[in-house]
Amino acid sequence: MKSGFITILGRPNVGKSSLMNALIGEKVSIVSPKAQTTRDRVNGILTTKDYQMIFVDTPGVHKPKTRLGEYMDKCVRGATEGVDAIVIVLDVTKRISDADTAFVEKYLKGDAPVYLVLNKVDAVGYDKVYPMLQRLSFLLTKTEERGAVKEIIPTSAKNKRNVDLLRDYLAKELPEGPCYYPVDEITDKSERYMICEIIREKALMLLNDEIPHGIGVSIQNMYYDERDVAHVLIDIVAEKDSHKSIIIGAGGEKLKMIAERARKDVERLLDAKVYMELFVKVREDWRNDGLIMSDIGYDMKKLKK
Ligand SMILES: Nc1nc2c(ncn2[C@@H]2O[C@H](COP(=O)(O)OP(=O)(O)OP(=O)(O)O)[C@@H](O)[C@H]2O)c(=O)[nH]1
Ligand SMILES: [Mg+2]
Repeated sequence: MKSGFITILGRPNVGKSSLMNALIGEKVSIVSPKAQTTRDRVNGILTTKDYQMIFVDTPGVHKPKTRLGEYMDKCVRGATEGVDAIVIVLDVTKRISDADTAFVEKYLKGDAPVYLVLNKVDAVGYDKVYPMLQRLSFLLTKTEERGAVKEIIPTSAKNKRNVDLLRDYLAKELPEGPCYYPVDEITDKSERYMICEIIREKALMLLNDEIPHGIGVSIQNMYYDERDVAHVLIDIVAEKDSHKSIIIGAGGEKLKMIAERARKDVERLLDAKVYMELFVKVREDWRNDGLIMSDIGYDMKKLKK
């Protein structure tokens, strides 16, 4: 048996979580068109008869402006130590900058093999991808200061293009090892964590720009009644009063939509009928308040490490 950890890194919104979900064939990490969707490290586990591959999805790399941002940054920093491979994702719909290549080169100085993925090729023609491949090809050659990227692979997480190919390359990097997780598990996260993330995903989709970034989600209470219906009471934490009314929407419409969309996913996750209630609470500037962040479920010890 082979097994190992593979970290997925890159800027916000390049498709890291989509790629991880495509690699394991399950929806583990939430995905949205807004930057900074992923806030924590999320393991996605793929077990076959030959190997157990554990992908580590990370928040997008950005300059932190809040404590939550610092927390996310910490999640990224700690995620590359001792792993068996690193996948760095770039987005072909964006310009590739010197900062992007410098970011890749930084990881080429470490021990783990680095795979470079150019994602979203379905959204542009190959006439755009080729110049990028050329521009990045210098990374395939080792220098005195750093190693070389093992492969540069154009992918589409959306239509699965080259996802099998990438997975095959990564499987070759796995050392002999045990199953770190039970064979039927697809993530290290709890059901409760997944439920909160599902709510956040729907909120990200249904709310306009600035608001979703200021939202935190936590479970107030969860229990099964005698008919095995799961009752889930959820707090959505907003950072301003004005945000609260937007999240609730006229006549509660917005909140109802979030709840309705989330309920379907939560029912699938729990394999049970679900009764869900959402409450919106305001906690001024919670993204800078360690105590409230800890209440919402962020492991604040990470910031001390
Ligand atoms: N066209 C196209 N869109 C994609 C592809 N992969 C991801 N996307 C879209 O890009 C957006 C961001 O995807 P995510 O997977 O959330 O990106 P991420 O890198 O995890 O983002 P953060 O967690 O915010 O850092 C979503 O709207 C996805 O649907 C792809 O291969 N092609
Ligand atoms: Mg993500």
